[in-house]
Amino acid sequence: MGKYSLKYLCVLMLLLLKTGSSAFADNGYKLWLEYNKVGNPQLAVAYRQQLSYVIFPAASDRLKAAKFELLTGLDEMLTLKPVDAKSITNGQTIIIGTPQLLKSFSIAVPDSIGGEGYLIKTTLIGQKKCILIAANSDVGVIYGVFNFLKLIQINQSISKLNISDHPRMMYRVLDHWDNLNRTVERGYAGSSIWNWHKLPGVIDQRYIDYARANASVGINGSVVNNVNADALILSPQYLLKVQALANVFRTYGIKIYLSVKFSSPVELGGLKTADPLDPAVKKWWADKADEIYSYIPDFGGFLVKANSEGQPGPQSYGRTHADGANMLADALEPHHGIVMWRAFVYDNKVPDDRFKQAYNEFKPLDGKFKDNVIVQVKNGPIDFQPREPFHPLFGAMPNTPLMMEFQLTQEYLGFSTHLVYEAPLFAECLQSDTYTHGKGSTVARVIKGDFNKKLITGMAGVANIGADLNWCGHPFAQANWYAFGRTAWNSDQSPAVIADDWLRMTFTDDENFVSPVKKFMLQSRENTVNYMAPLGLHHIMGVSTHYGPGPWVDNAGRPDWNATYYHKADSSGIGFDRTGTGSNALAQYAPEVKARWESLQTCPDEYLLWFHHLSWTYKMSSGRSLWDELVYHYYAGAESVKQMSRTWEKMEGKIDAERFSEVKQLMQVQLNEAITWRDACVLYFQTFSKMPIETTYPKSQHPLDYYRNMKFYYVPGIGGNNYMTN
Ligand code: BDP
Repeated sequence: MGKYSLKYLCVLMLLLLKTGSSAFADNGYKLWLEYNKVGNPQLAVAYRQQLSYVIFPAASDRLKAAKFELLTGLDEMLTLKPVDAKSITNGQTIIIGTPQLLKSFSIAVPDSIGGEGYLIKTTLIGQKKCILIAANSDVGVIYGVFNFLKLIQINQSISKLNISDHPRMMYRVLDHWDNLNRTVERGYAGSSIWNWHKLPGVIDQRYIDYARANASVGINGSVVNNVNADALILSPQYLLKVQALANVFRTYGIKIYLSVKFSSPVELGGLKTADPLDPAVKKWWADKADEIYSYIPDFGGFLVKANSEGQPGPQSYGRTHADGANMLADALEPHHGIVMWRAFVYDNKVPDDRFKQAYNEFKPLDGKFKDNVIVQVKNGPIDFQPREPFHPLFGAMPNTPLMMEFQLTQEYLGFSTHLVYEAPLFAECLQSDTYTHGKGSTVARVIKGDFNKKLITGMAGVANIGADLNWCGHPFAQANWYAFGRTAWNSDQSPAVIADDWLRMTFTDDENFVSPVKKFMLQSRENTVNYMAPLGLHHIMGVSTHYGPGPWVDNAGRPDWNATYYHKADSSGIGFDRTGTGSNALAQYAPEVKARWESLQTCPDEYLLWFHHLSWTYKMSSGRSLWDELVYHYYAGAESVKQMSRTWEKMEGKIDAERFSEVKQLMQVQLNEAITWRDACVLYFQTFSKMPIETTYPKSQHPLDYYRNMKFYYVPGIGGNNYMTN
């Protein structure tokens, strides 16, 4: 070490002594796997005592990884290195593995927890008390170990354990919209983490840490490339790179999947057509599947965006979505792969409400897909808006597996500068009642296959991960990745519990931090709805970039990309009439749902303008006019960001200085942007309502034209050299 660096170190140490532990820098790279030291001394002693010895035969790569994680976690949290043992010391041993590996201890693991479930129990083996983590498979052991570590991370007692858990859904998958040139479509956390240029030669530590993080929350699949796919991904050169990633993921129980371009047989294979019924096309895909499996024996399958937003698909050849999906499913079936076929389709040439188009196309295909096809449906009918009613397809295809698609990356929720905890959004959709099989037919139960046990099941999250040091751009955006995994594992877990765990694992167990911060996390999505799109407004953001407000957008490439198409504001009122007097999209729901949203007496305020066009003076349940209510929500939304940042300021010193300061600055940006949203929208809609804004509210600092003319260059998430502005 040179003399300058020594001097630097001394200064740094002095600084740390002076300012306490909160001066330690933490860039957030470790996510929720921080493994902070257990602060409570009695608890730490109790933990150490019970974990003095470990019996953990680690035969496979997966078990070796699990053992490494366990030992690393215990060392970091408790400065503990348990002694490897062969027999149990009463009350002091932790024993881990599958029944086959732990033969001499005759351990029983029920079949009911399946291949991925696990047990964590305090138990007696041969009269000796020990902690047992057991599963039917090595992957189950990995999940058991991460969940055991979590107990210590959140400082729970481990003296009387009786946990048995298993995933409620089969396919729990992250969809990366990552391009091969490392741009990320709708990505706000830097470039793609996949360094295709250096693959397969260089395995970045990030790939391993990515897999660890996923496994810790039960994510078992990763689609590594954009749904707007590049055919090149299926070339041998790229398959070798994909294979290298698959090898890393496998250790953590994660299968790799690829987005494929439907026209690949033409673009890559030189065929004249990609018609799914053409024998040469079928053969091309079957051969391609064989080739992929020769590289990656446990390859997961394909994700397909077809005949949507300019992508090729079976309809280009007069065939249906089922024809296209089934042809690919045939190719994958011998290898046990699946096809995730997206239902995100709409066409501006179809003269019908965009809301209705996916249902119109897919409902007639119910029951026509092969068993290894799952139709991937976005949570709402338009496109990941701050709030959407649940997609009508969830109540309309009882004989087809439906995979939920949530968007973790905040395309419509303020990119990575706004703190928006999405678990309440997930829960709102999943707990919605479709009534398709009577009362209680929630979206969650539909996608879990409760009403049709034969179906495969799954949930996808469009990843919010990039090469930023903290992975997700905003320290709190990590919570959405975490919450997605937890929700896909078991959608009955409450957003509050998930937030609580995440905060303790990521930051600190200090109640004075966890409690107020959890409170604003749970409120954060509603705040953003309020300052962006309250009362059921939707799709009123800037065109193309989807950044900032753009309620005035009326000249986008196609009508269904215009904000005016959705809010329909005019002098008579605002909102999209989707009742019988309008587009009648409500007819796509079960009669109970339709009746509730159709009647102004029962339609909740949250969905009002999704379904009704109402006059500005319409009297709301609050007693306010619709105009006053709208203004009230916009102001309440911006105000709530101010309150949130005040609460955050009080957190100084409770966590590391680096993340504290980063969040503080981000909240200021969020506040400025919330005010922009508020003022731009209120001033714009006022041009139609012609009604006053109460004088008690702060006045907009700028006239409407200022907002309309704002330009944003090189907005992230749209790729390439495209510097589109709003
Ligand atoms: C929209 C995005 C677009 C995606 C599309 C999709 O704006 O970039 O390609 O969804 O899901 O939300 O395919």
